[in-house]
Amino acid sequence: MFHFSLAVWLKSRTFAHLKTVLTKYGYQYKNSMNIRNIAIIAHVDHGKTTLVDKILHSTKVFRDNQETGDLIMDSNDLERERGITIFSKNAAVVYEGYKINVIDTPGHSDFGGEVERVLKMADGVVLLVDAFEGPMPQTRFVLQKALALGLKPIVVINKVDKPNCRPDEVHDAVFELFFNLDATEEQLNFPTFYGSGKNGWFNDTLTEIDNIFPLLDGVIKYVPEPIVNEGPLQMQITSLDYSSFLGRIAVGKVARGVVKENQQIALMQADGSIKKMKIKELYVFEGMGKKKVTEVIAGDICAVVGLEEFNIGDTIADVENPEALPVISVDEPTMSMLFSINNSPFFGKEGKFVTSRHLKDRLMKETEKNLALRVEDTDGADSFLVFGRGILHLGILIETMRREGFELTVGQPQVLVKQINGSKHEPYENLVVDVPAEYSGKVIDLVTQRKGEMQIMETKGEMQHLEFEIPSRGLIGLRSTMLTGTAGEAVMAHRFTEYKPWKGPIPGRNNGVLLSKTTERTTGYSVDKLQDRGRFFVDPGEEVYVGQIIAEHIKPGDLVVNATEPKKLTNHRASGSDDASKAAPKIQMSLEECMEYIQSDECIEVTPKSIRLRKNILDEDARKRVSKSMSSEMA
Ligand SMILES: Nc1nc2c(ncn2[C@@H]2O[C@H](COP(=O)(O)OP(=O)(O)OP(=O)(O)O)[C@@H](O)[C@H]2O)c(=O)[nH]1
Ligand SMILES: [Mg+2]
Repeated sequence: MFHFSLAVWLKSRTFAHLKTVLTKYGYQYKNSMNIRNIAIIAHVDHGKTTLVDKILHSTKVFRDNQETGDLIMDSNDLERERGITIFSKNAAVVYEGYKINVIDTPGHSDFGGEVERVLKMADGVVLLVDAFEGPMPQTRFVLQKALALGLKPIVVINKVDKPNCRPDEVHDAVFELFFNLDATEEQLNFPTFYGSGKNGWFNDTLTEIDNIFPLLDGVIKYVPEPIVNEGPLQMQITSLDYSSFLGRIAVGKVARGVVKENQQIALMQADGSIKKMKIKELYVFEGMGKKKVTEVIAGDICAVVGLEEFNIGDTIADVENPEALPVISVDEPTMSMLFSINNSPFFGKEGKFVTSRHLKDRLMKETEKNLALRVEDTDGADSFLVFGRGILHLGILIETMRREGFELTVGQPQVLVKQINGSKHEPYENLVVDVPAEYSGKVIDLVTQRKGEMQIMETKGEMQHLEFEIPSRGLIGLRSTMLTGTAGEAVMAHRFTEYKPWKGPIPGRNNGVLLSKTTERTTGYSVDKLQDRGRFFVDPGEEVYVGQIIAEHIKPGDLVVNATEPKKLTNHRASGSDDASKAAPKIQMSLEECMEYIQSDECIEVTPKSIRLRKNILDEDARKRVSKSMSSEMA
């Protein structure tokens, strides 16, 4: 009897001891050995999402009947419509016994802060570079962040199927970029793959093959397994997911310890507060979806359900020994816009949510997940100042709200000015323009007018490559003039660099606008008659109101016109359906184009059905009085 219990006791001791020793010397380490965490990073459009889709395909995540023409990872409606990634997304595949967590990131510079955050989940990055365009402003930004975090880079020269591509030159340019970013010796020794995501191949030479396996082998070989520290649980929430069933979901990498279903944890927030709560459910990524699990060990990326009131950047920590991970810094906003309720004569006709209460609640809700967004009250109860990272960042928010049924008015985007050492400073950006040589003079002209200064000019294939430093203010509205000035040939990209001294006045829009004198339906008759005065934004038969901008004047200066006159009829015809108009088709501007188009005395009326441009003050006399008093103030 005695012998028996001693044996059991000894055995259990030994086992417990063994477990402690194992844990201490790499038990968890062994478990996570088969994981690779990579983020796909690049300049906008260089092919990240296409690559992630190919990875999913190659590892047989899809059933045959799930093949669609669209990029499966750009799953949000707006993303599909625009062909861009707005939110970063997690996926996971199994290849050769390894689990590879893949994070697709957005390439547009307005979402750079998001990329920076999700890089915290990765141990390596796949840096895609277009074999024709070479490194662009956002390539530099994302690479810089990845190198600073010490992530292992793998370079992929993509789109080598493009005619005129220059993979070798681009490889040299990438090396130079690494060098300029002070990469370490080891980072400079990056492996390179070549290929075409679109055509489904990547190889470590330029030889075309029929699969992407060399790249996946490269990921396993070059990206280190996750570093797993020993100690109690730590997991930083680096992104957010939503589910209509489960609510808000926290996503991040478990940095230390183990996280379990139903576990009590301490949520540690940026303001220093610690809240105790319970994890309800736990998921890991599998294919494009998630799989429910009971525990996740350090090194893997997971999704946590059941936390209340958490923010991105919070640490999920052990309840007994809570230790926070360093707070995530978020990019400061660089632009602001005034959001107000719709106060046009068409108020409430097309939207569901129209009051200032609706507007305020919606904006506040957005700040919970949209980290780079800030909302401030103004003197008026019906207006809020919304701060963001750029035209696209704010434009996506407005577009999302309009699809949800909101009506609102937004003013001209303003860059954020700062006082630094007592003097006025404004944001500057690096602007890159690639254009056929014959148009380079025109481009330089346009940018110089807007206070840009040329820094680099070089030949790239048949194109001229131009780089400028320009105040962000000068960029607003530049894209459309640039496209018109270069017959649509210019490819431009820009990225915030730093705050520098105010550069003085920058000319606004050249042309004036035509304003409606009446609140009525426009007629084909009037619109036809006004064709030589301006290019119309509205169709014949569309309802307009006093002070609405209905056309761009062909000259500077605004003009109030009557576009609603019926044809002097001798026989009976209903108005609005008078002779089929000979008018040119209306100019249809996207929301972001409208945002770049309007001047400071103008605004945009946004409803689920319409986007209308208008003057802030609709009444002509009132407008004149205000502009008079403004000019006397300036004098
Ligand atoms: N010729 C060519 N086109 C490609 C290749 N890979 C992607 N594209 C095209 O490039 C465009 C952009 O591809 P995406 O995969 O959406 O690019 P992205 O980097 O995810 O773009 P963002 O998420 O908006 O930054 C699409 O029209 C693709 O079809 C390629 O290897 N060759
Ligand atoms: Mg994408």
